[in-house]
Amino acid sequence: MSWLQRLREGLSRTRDNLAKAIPWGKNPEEVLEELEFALIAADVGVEASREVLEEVRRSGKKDLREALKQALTVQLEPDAFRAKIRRAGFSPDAKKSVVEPKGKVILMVGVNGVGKTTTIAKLGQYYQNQGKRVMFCAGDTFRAAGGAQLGVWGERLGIPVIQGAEGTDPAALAFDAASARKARGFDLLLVDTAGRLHTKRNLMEELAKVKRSIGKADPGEPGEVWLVLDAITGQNGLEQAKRFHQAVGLTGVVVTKLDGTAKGGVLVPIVRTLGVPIKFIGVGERAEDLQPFDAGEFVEALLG
Ligand SMILES: Nc1nc2c(ncn2[C@@H]2O[C@H](COP(=O)(O)OP(=O)(O)O)[C@@H](O)[C@H]2O)c(=O)[nH]1
Ligand SMILES: [Mg+2]
Repeated sequence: MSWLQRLREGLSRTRDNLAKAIPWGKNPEEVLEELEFALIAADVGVEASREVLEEVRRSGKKDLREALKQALTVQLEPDAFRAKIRRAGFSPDAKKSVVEPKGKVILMVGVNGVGKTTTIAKLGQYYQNQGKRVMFCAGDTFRAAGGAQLGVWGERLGIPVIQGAEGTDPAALAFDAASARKARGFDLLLVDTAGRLHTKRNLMEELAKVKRSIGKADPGEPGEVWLVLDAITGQNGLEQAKRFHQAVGLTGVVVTKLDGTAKGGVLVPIVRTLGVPIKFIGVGERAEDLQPFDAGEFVEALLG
């Protein structure tokens, strides 16, 4: 199955709901009347839904579906101008662009259960396929199973994993991992983190400390800090996302579990709230189900 087929399949719940809610065959006024509600139901958000509707009206396009695709694509790209150009030239067969990380270390953050550890494994495989030499740091030392889980992935993929005993200070472990990456000349280090701590300790402070200690071992790193969000949590995860952003300065977002929700429109408020780009999206549990995010392609799979 190609990625586009996977994407379509993964987004089928959201797409089916939108298709049911928007009376495409009716006259334009009726379509426009239902459009805003359909978007809100898909978690696009009240404000963005209104903007999209205005944009569709303003465009004066006869083909409302095309106008909607364009307006949604612009909402999904913080760089709206680039999105417009990309959208204009969209071709379903176009080769996907590679997400090239800044720097050599990606720090991955997010609450428990969103898919951080499996996403790190999938990203490891993705970058390995790009010819990079990858290392993992099993920085979720709060959960005994956290380190073991990444250890299994590392073994399967032939990726070295820097691991500590349960309860190891994650900042110290991250320091060791960043030093090891540098010393061994690997191209990329992916650092896993805990999504929850003992109640006495503050997760955000801890993550900020992990980030600083990576910078001490390797100045300028981490070049990237990516938040993993679970699409099923939808807009409820946004307040938390803001707190992560304040604590560690996000440079990107990975949205997982789009296959498990009819609210795939939540990508729009994520981009609006955080103002950082979505780097990858996940539509299933297999490694091939995580792919670089492309706004035009996403909208095409939703409405095409
Ligand atoms: N359906 C689906 N499941 C996913 C996706 N990404 C991750 N998962 C599953 O989510 C569960 C929790 O993942 P895990 O990586 O342990 O989460 P963590 O606590 O954030 O590290 C696992 O069963 C994963 O297989 C996705 O895109 N779709
Ligand atoms: Mg984990």
